[in-house]
Amino acid sequence: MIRSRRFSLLSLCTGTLLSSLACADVAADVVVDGAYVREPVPGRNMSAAFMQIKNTGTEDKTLVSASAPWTERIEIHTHIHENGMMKMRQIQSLPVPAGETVVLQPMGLHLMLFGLQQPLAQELPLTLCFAGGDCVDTTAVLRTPDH
Ligand SMILES: [Cu+2]
Repeated sequence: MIRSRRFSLLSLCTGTLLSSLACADVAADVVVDGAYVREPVPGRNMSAAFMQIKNTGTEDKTLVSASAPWTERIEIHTHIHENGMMKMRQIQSLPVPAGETVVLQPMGLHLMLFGLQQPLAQELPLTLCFAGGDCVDTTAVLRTPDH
């Protein structure tokens, strides 16, 4: 329902002389950039996914879940400092405020992947879902760790 409302707003914009900037304000959306999955250590079926999640809309969004056909379970994780050590902790939701970009990167926020299929394809479809039932599809690439 939300999606079709956005489509109509979008076509309203393209059909008028409104500036594209003004249209971007109404056509609220989420853009996922640079998504990748770190290639798991040989023999392991766990890894992590990283990306930038940009909220180009005027309403705050909250990431609540992610799913993909090539992995059994995906959790949202962050890293915290505890007794001088970096530890991963699961979080139930990740706010993506209007107009902001949330970066998921090594040693920070990430999607934790459990029960990976092997071997993994080079291109991995991924669905991110937000509070209210709005979902965004993206494609993550498989990337060998730099270090
Ligand atoms: Cu983790």
